[in-house]
Amino acid sequence: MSSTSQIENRIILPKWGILGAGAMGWLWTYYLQRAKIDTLLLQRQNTSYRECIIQKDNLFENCRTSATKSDNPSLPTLEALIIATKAYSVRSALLPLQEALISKQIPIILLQNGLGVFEEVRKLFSEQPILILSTSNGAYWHEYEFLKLTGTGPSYLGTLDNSVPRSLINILFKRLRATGLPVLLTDNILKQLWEKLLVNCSINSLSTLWLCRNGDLLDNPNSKQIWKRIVHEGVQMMRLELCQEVEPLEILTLIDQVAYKTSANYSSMCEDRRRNRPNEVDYIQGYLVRKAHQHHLSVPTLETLAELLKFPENSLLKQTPN
Ligand code: KPL
Repeated sequence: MSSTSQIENRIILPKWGILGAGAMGWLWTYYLQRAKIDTLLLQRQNTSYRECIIQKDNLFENCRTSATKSDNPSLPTLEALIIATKAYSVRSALLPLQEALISKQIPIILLQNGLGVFEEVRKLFSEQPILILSTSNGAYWHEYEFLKLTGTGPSYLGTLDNSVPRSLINILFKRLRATGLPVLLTDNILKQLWEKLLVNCSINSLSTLWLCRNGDLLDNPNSKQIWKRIVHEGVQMMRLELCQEVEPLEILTLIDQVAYKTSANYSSMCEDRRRNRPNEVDYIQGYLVRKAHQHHLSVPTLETLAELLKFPENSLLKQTPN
């Protein structure tokens, strides 16, 4: 039996849920655990725990977390739930959890690339606190064996509406900072999302069509030309959506920097192609085209990319490069 002093001294750890056991889900599981935050992974398998080998620099570590099936509606109380699935799976992954999340008012943190997911989730949860974590931390699976953590760019935490009290934002921010990752709080998350959207549109489109690593795009004069056109078309929309001036050169520099920092990676969209999985075109290139049409802007480059990246079903790759 525990003595009173033991009970008093016991630190009650907050538990965070992570929905989705892909590279991003494991990345945040690993970093939260390092901050002594208990994690529960919600995943497709029906197992009570999961393990993964993480490679960071030249060190390998085993990461173990408690786990449950992602459609298990009886969730324990969680301080927050990070949604780490692909953009196109968010809605279907959240539906079975809708009641539990609403009754416990568990804050939701969205990690997805692209834009449009927030609006979909808001339709499912009219009053839930929903936050966005726009992150440029890289991670990729090395031959399915282990997860290699790569670039650690900043991650921005913010909200797109007034659903989250400042006191709650501060608590969640404190926990995320405890991971040691460069997490920053921002009042203008939309700007970060738009910047990332153009970065993803530029790097992911070409790396997917050419089946190359992000770094290979840096040495290619054609990619620079196409990135200029993407940025030229994207910036017109960004200015209208953000109601502020945006310098194309700043976005082009950012694209270069991200491609450089993630040189060794295949972009997430390229990985989807290599593994014959659906991709996030509707939330990246497709989103940009829909927005442009709303604003009556002409975006021929973005339209062509959106069409090219909607791979027909008979275009499955037989052999994928390593
Ligand atoms: O987010 C990315 C992705 O692969 O989806 C990066 C690494 C930034 C490339 O666009």
